[in-house]
Amino acid sequence: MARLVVVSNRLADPRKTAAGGLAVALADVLNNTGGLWFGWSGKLIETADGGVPGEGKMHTHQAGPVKLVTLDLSREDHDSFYVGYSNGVLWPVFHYRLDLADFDAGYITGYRRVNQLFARKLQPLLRDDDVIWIHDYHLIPLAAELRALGCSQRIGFFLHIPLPPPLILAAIPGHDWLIRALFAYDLVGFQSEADHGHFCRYVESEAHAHNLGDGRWRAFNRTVQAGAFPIGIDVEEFTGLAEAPEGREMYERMRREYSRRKLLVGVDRLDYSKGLPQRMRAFRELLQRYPENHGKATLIQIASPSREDVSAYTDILHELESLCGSINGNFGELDWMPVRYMHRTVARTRLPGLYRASRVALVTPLRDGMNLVAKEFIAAQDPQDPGVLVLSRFAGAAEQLREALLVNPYDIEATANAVHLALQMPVEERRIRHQGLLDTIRQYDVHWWCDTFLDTLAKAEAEESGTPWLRL
Ligand code: ADQ
Repeated sequence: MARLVVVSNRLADPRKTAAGGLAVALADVLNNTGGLWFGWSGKLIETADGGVPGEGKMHTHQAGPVKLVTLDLSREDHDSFYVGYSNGVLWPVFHYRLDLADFDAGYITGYRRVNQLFARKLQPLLRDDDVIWIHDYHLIPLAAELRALGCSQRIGFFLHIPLPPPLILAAIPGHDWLIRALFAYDLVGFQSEADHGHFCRYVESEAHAHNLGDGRWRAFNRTVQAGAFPIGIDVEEFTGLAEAPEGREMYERMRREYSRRKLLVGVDRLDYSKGLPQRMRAFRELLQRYPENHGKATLIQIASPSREDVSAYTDILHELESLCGSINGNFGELDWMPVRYMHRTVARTRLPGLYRASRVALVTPLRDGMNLVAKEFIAAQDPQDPGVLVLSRFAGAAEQLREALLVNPYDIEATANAVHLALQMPVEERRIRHQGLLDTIRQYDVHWWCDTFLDTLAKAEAEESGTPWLRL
C-alpha cells in the first residue's frame, strides 16, 4: 500500500480524541501507511521583524507511525495568505457572500507565495509512489506548484466548503487561475452534487473543458476527475463518547437542570455563514407566535470564537449578543431564560450529552459545505426518544438528510413554524425520522468518505508520463 501524505492548513494530533472525526479517520489510514501529515503550525515566526515572507520554520514530530511536519509562517504571509486571501476572499465568495469579500490585490501574491513555500518544503520529503491528499481552500494551487517542481505522484484535492455557481466564482479576480490550478490534480472532490454541478458548469462555460464522461474533464493539457464525496462522521466513535462517563454525566446534568423544559441546541463556530442572527430571529418569532412555549422552550446556543482578526466576525458577534439580550429582556421570567448563549468552545467529549438532552437541534446555516454538527446530533440521540433535526436546505448535509425538517433560514416565519412542529412532534414520528437519518450517517460515515475518495484517486486514469504541467 502506497504511503499517504495529507496536506492541510491545520493539523491535529491523530492520537487525541479532542482532534475530532476527521483526524480520527485520517489517522486510521495514516497509521496503516506510516503516513506524513504536512501543514501550518498555527504559529508565526517569532522574530522582531516577523520573519521573511516566503520562508517558513519547519518542525517535525513523530505521532506513533505518523510523521507530522509543520511550518511557522512569517507575519506578512499569515496576513496575506491566511487572513487576507483565504478568509477575506475565498471563504466569503465560496459562501456566496460577495458583499463581505475584500479583493485587495496584494493578498493573492501572498496566497501564491505560501503555496509555493509549502511545495518547496514538502517536495524533498516525498517518495515517488506516495499518494498525496490536499485539503481545502487554503491550498488550491498546491498541486500546480508541486507539478512545477516535477512531482508526478497521484494528487487528490477535497474542498470542505461549498463551490458557488460560475457567475459568483467569476467575481474573484484571477478566478480562471484558481480553477485552472485544479487541473493539476488527478481527482477533485466536493461535498455535494450541487457543488460538483457548479464545477462542471464552470469548466464547461469558462474554461471550455471537454467532458470525457464519468466525471472526467480535459483542459490545459491535463485530465481531471471530479465528483461529490460527502464527508461523514465516525458514528461509532461519537456514540462511544455519548456512552462514556463524561458524556453520561453531561446528559444527566442537563436533564436535571432542565427537567421542566424542552431544550433546543445550536453548536457552531461563530461565523456569518452559520445563520446565527436569522436563527435567533426565528426563535423570537416562535415565542411571539406560539406563547405555549413560554416558560418551556430554552435555546442553548454555543458559538465558538473564530477568526477574530477578520472584521466581519466582530460584527456578527455584536449582532448576536444584542439579539440574545433583547429576547431574554422581552420574554424572560424570573425562573426562565429563553436563550443561553455561550461564546466559547465546548469540549468535544461533552457535546454528545448536550445533544442527547436536547429535543431539537437548530442547524440553520445560510450556506455550509456539509455541517457535521447535524450528523453528530443524530448519532448522539437515544433511538427510543430521539430529538428532531431542523436543518437548513442550504447545508450540504441537506442532500443526504432528507428525514430532517428542512427549512429556508432566510424565511423567519417558516423556520419558526418548523421549530414549533419539531417541539410538538410525537415520539413515533421522531423515531421513524431518526432511524432513517441514522441509517444514512452510518452508511456514509467518515471511513466510507476516506476509503471512497482514496479508492477513486487510486483508480483515476493516470496522466501519460512526461505530460508537462504548463506553469500557472
Ligand atoms: P466548520 O465550518 O468548522 O467546517 P462543522 O462541520 O459544523 O463546521 O463543524 C466541524 C466540527 O467542529 C464538528 O465536529 C463540531 O462538533 C465542531 N464544533 C463546531 N462548533 C463547535 C463549538 N462551538 N464547540 C465545540 N465544537 C464545535 C468545515 C465546513 C463544513 C464541513 C466541515 C468538514 O465549513 O461545512 O462540514 O469543514 O468538512
